[in-house]
Amino acid sequence: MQPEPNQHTVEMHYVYLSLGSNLGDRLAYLKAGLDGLRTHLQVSSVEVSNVYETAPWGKLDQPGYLNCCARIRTSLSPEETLSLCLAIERKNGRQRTDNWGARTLDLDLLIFDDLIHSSSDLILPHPHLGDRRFVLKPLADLASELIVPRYNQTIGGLLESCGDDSEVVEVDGFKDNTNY
Ligand code: PH2
Ligand code: MG
Ligand code: MG
Repeated sequence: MQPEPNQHTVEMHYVYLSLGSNLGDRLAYLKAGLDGLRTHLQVSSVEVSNVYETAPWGKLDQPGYLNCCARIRTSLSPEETLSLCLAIERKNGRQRTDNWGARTLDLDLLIFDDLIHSSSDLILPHPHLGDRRFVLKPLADLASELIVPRYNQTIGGLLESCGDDSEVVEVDGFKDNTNY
């Protein structure tokens, strides 16, 4: 007998994340972050932007960052995805000190499908997404035509009108490279 169609269909979500590191072996931390996503049983694909060398944003007296973005396909809920990010950060030696201070690994949820959501520990889309070139530039590698909920603009459009002119420089050797 054929199973009923859709009987066991799991709802899958597309989620955009920002990864950043400015302590220790920064590239190794980004890779560890991506591996943490890839190896989760409820994450079925991970696509990655180029990697960028970026000047610190917000709190200037800290080392420069490496940043990239990822698009994952997952059956996790927003809260579960947030928990996964925090667990991956903890596993990679993240110490929570001040808000915008130096860190081995930071994983932030940027966009979760077309969801607009606000709770005490999670705001979607990310409230600072439009202010930060270090987020928009790698995000545009993945989806420059995507219309961002609440902003009602494409990522490419947000990048063009972004007032942040801090330095964001592509690191060579990562284009189309799935091995990191
Ligand atoms: N993260 C911050 C604060 N400032 N600056 C850059 N360039 N990259 C970051 O990832 C970053 C930052 C808070 O999460
Ligand atoms: Mg952050
Ligand atoms: Mg964070």
